[in-house]
Amino acid sequence: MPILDTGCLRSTVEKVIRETEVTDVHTHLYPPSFGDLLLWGVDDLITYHYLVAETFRWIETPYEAYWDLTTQERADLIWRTLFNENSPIAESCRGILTVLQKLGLDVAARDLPAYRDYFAKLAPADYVDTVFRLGGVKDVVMTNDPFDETERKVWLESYRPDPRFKAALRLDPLLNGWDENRQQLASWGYSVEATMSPACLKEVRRFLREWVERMEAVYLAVSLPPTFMMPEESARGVLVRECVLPVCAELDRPFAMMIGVKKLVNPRLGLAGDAVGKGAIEAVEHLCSEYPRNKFLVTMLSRENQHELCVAARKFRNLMIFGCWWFLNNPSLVEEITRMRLELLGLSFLPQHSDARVLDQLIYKWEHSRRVIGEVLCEEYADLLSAGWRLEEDEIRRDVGKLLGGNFRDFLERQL
Ligand code: FIX
Ligand code: ZN
Repeated sequence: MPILDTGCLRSTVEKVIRETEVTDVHTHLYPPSFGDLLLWGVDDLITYHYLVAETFRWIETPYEAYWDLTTQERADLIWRTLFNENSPIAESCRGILTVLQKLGLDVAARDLPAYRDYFAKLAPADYVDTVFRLGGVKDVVMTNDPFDETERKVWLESYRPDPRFKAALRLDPLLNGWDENRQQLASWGYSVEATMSPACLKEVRRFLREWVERMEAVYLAVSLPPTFMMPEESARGVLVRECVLPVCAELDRPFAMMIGVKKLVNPRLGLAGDAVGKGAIEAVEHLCSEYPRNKFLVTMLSRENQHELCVAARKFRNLMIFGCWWFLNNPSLVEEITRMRLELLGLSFLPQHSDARVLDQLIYKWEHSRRVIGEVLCEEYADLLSAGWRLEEDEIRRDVGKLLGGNFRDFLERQL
């Protein structure tokens, strides 16, 4: 039955967007078998680093005094500052209200103790099921760092697969901290040394292969500063060229680059201390052009990089751009960027990832993103109807399925 008018179009798009399960291509979540690495519940939601940064804009508490508090004490301070003394307008705050509302709690009561009582009665394994259901999430990709001692221990001693949690091998310590971390590799039995001899680079490739295999990682990933450039004769440039790209090509895994983060511009804020800078699209263009057999997943943190990243995606079919990352994951910017991408790339991109660090965030990050993506899609479809095009519901379902995960799964399988 063709859709002929915008009223029917809107209700159909809203239904399809709501019913289509998401593959979330980048998160910092873990299944319960990873123990305390899985963050969940109202105090972990409130102490999410986005709210920490926003709270410090109001308080005179010394940074050190804050970090000496317990998680609950930190949450009390943030709740008082951002929810009681100010309206929770910011996206990070409004998101928590969305979670509480979707869980059926009395948001208007503003009763943090009551919310804590609710979560205290939950078991993590059951709650994962609830969150995936309420968030409409099929599966997520984790961020897995073998240099993180706590996580490494799980992988080596107690890992139990959960098909909803796919792994991604995260390489920041290796690529951005070679000098500080190569000794760690040596202590694990990889014969590496300061000078990157062919034998050393061969050992780094062995490290990569072994961890991709152990994790069954679906891609290899790294976050990169605005200054990231390729080609470059730095340790990072050599490791990317001689180790990461060959192993990715050999194992048919994408290399995910998250470009534009300035680490710890205010280190006293901890995870909340990172900032943004405009990256060089030339690095992306060089890699996509010089390594046509490699697949690249790329997201850039600066709003100013978004248009040129779209244009780069038009030039290279081995480039899949994804998400409105971090400081871009706000409705106004998700709308702007998604509209630009639809107009320049049609449906051949991944509009969003959640970057969730706290399990419950899947509920609000996808509720908020679905709303904006649905709005923009609706307007684009309405333009098609105005041009006399005929639209069927199953075509909208096909399109939305690609945007919310199908493009990612196809990209993993694509043979270049
Ligand atoms: O590098 C990353 O994966 C970033 O997403 C994180 O470092 C960042 O703290 C974050 O969670 C942003 O949303
Ligand atoms: Zn992240």
